[in-house]
Amino acid sequence: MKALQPERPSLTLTSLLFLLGLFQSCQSIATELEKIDYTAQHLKVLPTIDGSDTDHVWKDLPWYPIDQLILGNKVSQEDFYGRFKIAWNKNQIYLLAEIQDDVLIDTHADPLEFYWDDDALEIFIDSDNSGGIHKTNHSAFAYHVSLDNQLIDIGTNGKPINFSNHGHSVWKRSSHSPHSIIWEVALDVYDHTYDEAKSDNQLEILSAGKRLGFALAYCDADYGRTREHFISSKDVPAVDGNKNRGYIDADTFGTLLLQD
Ligand SMILES: [Ca+2]
Ligand SMILES: [Ca+2]
Ligand SMILES: [Ca+2]
Repeated sequence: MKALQPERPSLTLTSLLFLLGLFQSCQSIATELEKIDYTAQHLKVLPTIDGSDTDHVWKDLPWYPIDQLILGNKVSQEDFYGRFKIAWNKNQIYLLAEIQDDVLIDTHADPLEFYWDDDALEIFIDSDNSGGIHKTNHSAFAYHVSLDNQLIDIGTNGKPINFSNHGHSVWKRSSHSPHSIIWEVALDVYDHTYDEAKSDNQLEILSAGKRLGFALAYCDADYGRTREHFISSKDVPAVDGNKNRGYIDADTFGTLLLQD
C-alpha cells in the first residue's frame, strides 16, 4: 500500500509578492538606519554653558570622535585629539566638545579675516538634511566658532558675517589635563528661509524623529599664519583631490537624528 505523502505547500504569486515586499521593507529600514551618523538626546534639563562638563545631562551621553583628517598631514594625539557629545531642546542643539590641542592660537584678531586659519570649532548644520550647495545661501550653515567665542559664516554676498547671536559658546581648560579644553555651545537652529536682512527670523522648532545634516570639525593652527590641520567627525570624499568641501557643499555632512 502506498504511503500517504504530506502535501507540499505551493508558493502562490500572492505569497511571492508578499515576501518580495517584506524583503524590500527590510532593505529600506536597513538603509535608513545606515544613514544615521549621530543621535542627539532630548534634554529636559539644560546644561549650563560655562565650559565645564559637570552638568548631569552630559554624563550618560555617547562620545563621537573628531578624527577624520580633511586637511594637513597625519596628526598625533598630542597635536590634536577631539570628541563630542550632542543633545537638543526645543530650538537648539547643545554640544560638549573635549579638545586636546598642544597650542591654542588666534593669530588673526579680526573675527572676519582668515577665521579658518586660527584655532576654531566648526559646526556644520543643515536643518532639513537636504544637502546641496550652501556657500552663499542659508540652506545650511558652517559656523566657525573662534577662540573668542564668535560665530562666523559666509553670507549671501559671499562675504563673512558675524553670526555670534546664533549661539552661546564658552570653553575652559579642563581640570583633567592642561592641554585639554572643554567647549560647550548652545546653537540656535534656523532653516533655509533665514534672511540676513531681517531681525525677526523664526527659529526652527525641533522634534523627536527629525533629521538634520551635521558634522563637527576643528581647525588646528599652532605656529604659522595658516592652520596645520582640519579634522572632522565626518570623512569627506575627495573631489579633484580636495576634501575641504564642507563649507560649500552640505552633501558632505553626516546625518543627525533627534531622539526623545
Ligand atoms: Ca557646563
Ligand atoms: Ca595642535
Ligand atoms: Ca592649535
